[in-house]
This record gives sequence, C-alpha cells and structure tokens, in this order.
Amino acid sequence: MKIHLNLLCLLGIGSVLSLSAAENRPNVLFIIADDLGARIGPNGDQVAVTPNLNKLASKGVTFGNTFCQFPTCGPSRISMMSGLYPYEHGYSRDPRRAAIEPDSQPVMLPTLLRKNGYFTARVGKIFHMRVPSGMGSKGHDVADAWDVTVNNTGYEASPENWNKATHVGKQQRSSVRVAYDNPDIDDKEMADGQGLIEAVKLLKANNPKDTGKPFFLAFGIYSPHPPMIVPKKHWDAIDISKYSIPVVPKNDRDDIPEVNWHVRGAGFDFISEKHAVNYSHAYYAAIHFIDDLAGQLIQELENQGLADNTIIVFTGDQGFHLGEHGHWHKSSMFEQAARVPLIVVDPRQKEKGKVATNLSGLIDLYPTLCELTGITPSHKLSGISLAPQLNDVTIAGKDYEITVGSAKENKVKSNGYGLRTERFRYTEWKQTAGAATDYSMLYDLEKDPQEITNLINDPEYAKIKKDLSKKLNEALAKGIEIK
Ligand SMILES: [Ca+2]
Repeated sequence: MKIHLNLLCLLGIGSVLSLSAAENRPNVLFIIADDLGARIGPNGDQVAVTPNLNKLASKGVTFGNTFCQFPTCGPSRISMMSGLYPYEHGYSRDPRRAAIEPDSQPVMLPTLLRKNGYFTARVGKIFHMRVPSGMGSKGHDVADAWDVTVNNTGYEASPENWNKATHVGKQQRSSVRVAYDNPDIDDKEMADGQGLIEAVKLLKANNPKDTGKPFFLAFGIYSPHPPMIVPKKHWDAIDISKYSIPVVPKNDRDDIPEVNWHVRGAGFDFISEKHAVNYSHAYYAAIHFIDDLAGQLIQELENQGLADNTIIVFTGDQGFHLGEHGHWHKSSMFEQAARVPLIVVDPRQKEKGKVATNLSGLIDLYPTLCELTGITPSHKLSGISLAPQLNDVTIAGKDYEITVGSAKENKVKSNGYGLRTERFRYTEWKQTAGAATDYSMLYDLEKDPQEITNLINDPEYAKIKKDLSKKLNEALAKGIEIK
C-alpha cells in the first residue's frame, strides 16, 4: 500500500489520496443509441457524418466485429446488462418480462455498480421501452438499478407528430413504424435533446470531486429508432447520394427460409425508390444527431475535468437493415441486424485510435466494465473481458459469437440460433412446437458478404455445416442456468 501511495505522489496525483479505494474507481459514461447498426465513421461507413464519434474513436478502441445477442431491443439490452445469453437469462421471448424484481438474479450491471459505491443514473432508454409509445415513461426498468432516473420526452414522443411523418411499407404499429420526417425544429424540442440537457445537469451535479462517489451515467438515446423524426439541420448535413440502396437479386428470397420473414416486430417490405432514399436519409440524419448529442456530453465531461478518470462506452442495441433483402427494419438473422457499433475509451489504455477486428458481443461489456472498474461480478458471466484488447488489439478474441432471434409463423414459434465465426454466419431455426421442419441458413461471408446465397444444401459446404452445427449446439448445451 505504501509503495502504491508513493507511486501516486511521484506521478503528481496526490490529490486522489484522500479518497478511498472505492472512490478512486473510474467513472463510466455509457451512451447507447436505439437501433443503431455499425454504420458510423469509425466502422468505415462512407455516408455517416460522425466527427465526434471519430474523435472519440481516436482516443480508444473501436470493436469492428461486435454483435448483439438478440436483434430486438428488450432481450438485447437484458443480455448486455446481465452478461448472459438470451437462452440463459430467459427474457428472450417477451421483453415485457424484463421488469426484474430487485432481489432477483441475474444482477444487472448498474445494480452491481450501485452496490459497490457508484452513483448510478439513467437518462432515457437503457432497459426495454417501447419507442415511440413508451418515451417519457420508465419502460420496463430494473427497480434497484438507479439512484436517479430521467424519463425525457419531447417532439418525437407525440402521436400527433408521429402521424405527421411519412409512413411507408405495410407496418404501421407504433413500435414498427417505417416512417420518416425532418421538421425544422431545434434539437432541444426533441426528447433526445431534452435527454442531453438532463445528462449534462447530472454530470454537473454529481462530480465525484464533490460527491466522493464515482458515477455510472447511462444515456439511452431514442434515435434512430423509427419513426425517424430528425431535426432538419441534421437532414441537411447528409449527402444521401453517397448511399447505394442495396440491389436485391430477383430470386433472393427463394433460398431464405420462410420463417425468416416472420421475425418479431419486423416487416419485410419492398418500398418505392423515393421512400427508400428518404428513409435511408432519415437514418443517417439520426446518426448525425446522435453524434452531436454524444459529442456535447463528452465535451461536458471534459469541461468538468473528468475525462482523465472516466471510461466512455458508445454502442447500439442491435443493427438495422437499410434495404438489404428488401428489408427496412431489424430483427432478422442477417448480418445487418446483428452487427452493432462499439467504441470503448479508457484513459489508461495503450491502444488509441485502433480497430479491433476480433469477434465480440455486447455480452462482453459486463465483464469488461467489471475488470476496468475493479469490481467482482456476483454471478457467473458468459462474455469475455475486452479490457486486454484496449492495450493490444491483436490479442486473440472469440472463435464465434452467438445471436438469438425469434419468429412466429402460422402460430408456431421458432427461435433462430445464429453462430457467427470470422468467415461464416450459420443459423439454425428451431421450432418450439408444431411443424416438423427446422430450417437452417449458411453464408460464406468471405465470398458473399451480402448473404445472397444460402449454402445450406451445397455439398461442398457439408462438412463446414456439420462443424458449425456441432459448435453451435455445444455452446447452447453449456449455457449457464440462472434460477
Ligand atoms: Ca432497439
């Protein structure tokens, strides 16, 4: 201990000596955008305009091959916050079950941090919340996770304003509205703009230098979740001519199992070219808005002198299709729905501005933040800590990552179990009851990154299919059971 203290004095940071070990722990600023796929500058996206996220990425590591564990909001967020796969935490079928009781297992990440002396605060959507209808409510929040919660609301939370938006496609239910609008309003009128104001207030009021407590501040941004209502100034910042609407081969759907068109909360609709361009435009405008919100919050962190002792995480809860396979939503078992952005910045890390190409999942955030904050988890976790990769992005990662989806076809429920290796995406659809047929999908991403040819019946891939199936089913069998 003495050596440690002397070392701190030598480093000129003696002022922290008055604080206890718990108080010395780094703060965590956690920013998550709803339905944001890996379509930001740090992921190499050429349409996105994300100067603030680019700057953030230059200070940390961008995880370039990160996948969600479920391609819809509720179960994905429960996996991320519990450190468990959907078949382990049991909240995969109905996100409404995510209202977890205070004394129940698993212990969610903010709850664990709170028990270990952190001040925890939520602004907006962290656990499941219906968007847009649930904006301004607490959603299916976890009762004991937070010291402070803010249920921010604004322009895009009003049904009157949803109805002003241009709706395209067949899906009109509130949570799956394929709709866009670009009203000429100030960011502050938006629920997300209000969220930023509240998050800044929380930073100012809870500086650890005053409170003696580290913080976990979680800012859950509603954008770009549809209906994509984005202030005009962000719309004007995007040159959508740079985006190529994916060309869908005429026979694309012939080799895709029917069940894949019945995934939850999604509508696979081909839409007109005009709407396709505008909808894509709205998505990228929303990304510009998100970048602005994240940038301002990070700037406040710097203004408060907290950047040197704060870990920053920026991510999304699942991906989103912009026309691939004619799809304009999430929930599928394809690459676009599973892949998410992930930037992690820890002021202590060695690698800065690097991209880790190893496979990883949102499930890895829990063990990563435990390692970085020095807190021991209270239940077994299924992910791995990405902390070593912050010092060396070449360290070997996972052999595979798993994403589970669900669908309902002719009243028969199925779960899709997707295994992503460096080269392949392999999915087994397992029906929970009813019809005898199970379907599978296999794509060779090296030869077919757009997942156009399902190789499941190709004799040349028979051995690969067998190996991937074995790997997947072994992984499922060894899943942790949480009672
Ligand atoms: Ca979502």
